[in-house]
Order: sequence, then C-alpha cells, then structure tokens
Amino acid sequence: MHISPVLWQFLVKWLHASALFPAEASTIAPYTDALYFFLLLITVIGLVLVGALIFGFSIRYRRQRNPVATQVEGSTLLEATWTIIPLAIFLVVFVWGAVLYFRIYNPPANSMNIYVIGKQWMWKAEHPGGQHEINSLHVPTGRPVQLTMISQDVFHSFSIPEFRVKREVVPGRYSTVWFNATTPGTYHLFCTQYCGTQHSGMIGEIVALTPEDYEKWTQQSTSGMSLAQNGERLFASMGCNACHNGTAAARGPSLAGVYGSHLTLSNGSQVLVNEAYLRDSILNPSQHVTAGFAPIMPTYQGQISEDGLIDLVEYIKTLNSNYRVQQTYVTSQSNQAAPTTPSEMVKP
Ligand code: HEC
Ligand SMILES: [Cu+2]
Repeated sequence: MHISPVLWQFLVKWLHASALFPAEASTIAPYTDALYFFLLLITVIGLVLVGALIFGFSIRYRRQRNPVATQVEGSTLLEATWTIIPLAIFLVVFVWGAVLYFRIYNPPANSMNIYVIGKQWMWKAEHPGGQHEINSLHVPTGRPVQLTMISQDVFHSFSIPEFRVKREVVPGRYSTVWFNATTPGTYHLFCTQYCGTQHSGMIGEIVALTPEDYEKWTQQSTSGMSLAQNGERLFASMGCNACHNGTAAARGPSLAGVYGSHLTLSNGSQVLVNEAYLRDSILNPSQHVTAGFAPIMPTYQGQISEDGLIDLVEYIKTLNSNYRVQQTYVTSQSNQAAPTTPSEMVKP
C-alpha cells in the first residue's frame, strides 16, 4: 500500500498530537504503522459495509412490505464471492505481517550489541564497554542496536512503544530484539508482561543520543572495566583455565576462535556457537559434549549470576588466539586471589 508521504506525515503527526498514538522514532515504526492502519482501514470498510447492509435490508425487507415470508435459495456465486475476497485480503495481511516479522526479528549483521537483564522489578543494561545502567538505556541514533536479553526470575517483556518493538524476556535463555532509532529524545520503556506486585513500576527510559553524544556518554559512564575484562577475571577466579588453557595438554578444548564457528558434537551433530550456546555450555556442559573430549566439565548452574555469564560470554567472544588464553592463565597464576566484584557472584 502506498500513501502519499505528506498525507502519512499529517496522519501520524495528528494522531501523536492528539495523544492517541506514540511518535514514530525508529526505522521500523512507519512499516508497523502502515500494517496497523491497513488493518484498521479494512476493519472500518467491513464495519460500514455490514452496517449499511443490515440497515438497508431491514428497510427493504420490512414486515409491511413483505407480509408473507419468501424462501430464498442459496447462490453459489454470491457465497464464492464473499469467501474469496476476504480470503484474499487475509492472505495479503498474512504475507505482509510475515515479511515484517522477519524484518523485526532478524537483526542486521552490523548491529551493536547491548545486554539487558530483567528482574523483579527493574531493567539492567550492560554495554560492551562495561557501562551499567538501571531502568534506563542510552543508545545511539542512526545505527542498528541489538539487545540480547534474559530474565533473572520470571517472564518479563521489553517494550518501547515509540520504536514499535517488544520482546519477551525469559529466564534461562537469551532473546533478542533490534531497532534503529531515528530521532534523539527520551522514550518510554515498559515491562508488558504481568510479573508480580510491582510490575507497573518496572519502567524506564530510553535515551536516544546522536552518535557524538553517545560517544561522550560512553566515555563519561565507563566503569573502567569492559564486560570482557570482567569476564577474564571471572574465568581465572572460577578456575576455568585449569582445563581451558589453550595448551596441547589441556583437558578442555581451546576456546580461541570458538565463537561464530561450527562445532561438531560427540553425537555427530553440528552447532553454531553463538552467545546462547556459550551460556548453555557453561551451565549444561553434559547436554552437548564437544567431539573428542570427555564429559568432565562440571556444571556451573547456580554458581554464576546472569551478569557473570554475560561477562564470561563476552570474554570468550574476544578470544581469537591461544596466546590470549595463556595470558589469562599466567595472570591468574601470578595473581592468585583474583578479586571478584560482588555483582559477579551469585547472591546467597
Ligand atoms: C574440569 C575441566 C573443565 C573446567 C574446570 C571447565 N571446563 Fe569448559 N569444557 C571442558 C571440556 C572437557 C569441554 C568439552 C566437552 C564438553 O563440551 O563438555 C568443555 C567445553 C566448554 C565449552 C564449549 C565450547 C567448546 O569448544 O567445546 C565452553 C564455552 C566452556 N567449556 C567454558 C568453560 C568455562 C567458562 C569454564 C569456567 C566457568 C569452564 N569451561 C570450566 C572442561 C572444563
Ligand atoms: Cu516485568
């Protein structure tokens, strides 16, 4: 469907000004709205059509004019018409919706990644540079941003109405959502899944900044340690490098370059190593044993918080040579009690 851009602007601006409709602040928003307005339009047409027919027929076939009822036989042509036309319209909606769905749920390859942890009752965001924020999320405009999200307790749902995005945030597995913010500004963040008494307070703000302002913000809010650096410390303090030290004699496989590769498992199947797979292989190592290795890795279920797992995943992602792994090993040897910040450990 093609609407004149001027008319479109007018419609959306007017709806927004009348407080009926959130502003369009992401690249996907006009596309979702087009589908929404199309649905609205065919609904209104259907309503008017059926309403007018009821009204017209009740006058035309009223009792005074038709004192004796007439038997009406079916009409195949008529029935075929009112089946085929709506079917065609619904198929248009289906295909349109499916195309849009794939677009919304497949992040572009060049998107930057930010982690989001939901818990009763707050949102926590972790930027790759180590910036942490609570109930707020700073993002740059003009580039795709992917959120990798997980819940620490119950089901939550992450929704930014102005960006027209929403995704379930589930315990135990990563879900993702992406957007490309177009207009700098502050937008609402809602939890849209009833998650307990203070669900309605599980809100926050999305601050979309120009790339320059975002750069400034990341520099001002840095904690000094990137997620990968936190992960490196945790890797040493949890003793992971007792087995994953990148040497030929190591009991565990080298983790260098494992991210993004295809691993062959002992049952012969192949898996793509992404964030979710890394997280899962730390928590459930016996579920997918790498070919050529014994299932000796202990489970770390309940011993590492979601924050800590994100740090470890980010650390493993940065490993592109065994030299890096061995450096971690050497550092942890010379620095026996590697300090761990409380937030990386599971709270009792
Ligand atoms: C007792 C030795 C041992 C320890 C300790 C250990 N691992 Fe492993 N790990 C293994 C072995 C053996 C495998 C391969 C077999 C399997 O998949 O279970 C493995 C597999 C993995 C994999 C899957 C990727 C691949 O290449 O197979 C990841 C990721 C991983 N370990 C991360 C960790 C992290 C993070 C820690 C610390 C929290 C850790 N491991 C601690 C032995 C260990
Ligand atoms: Cu919630």
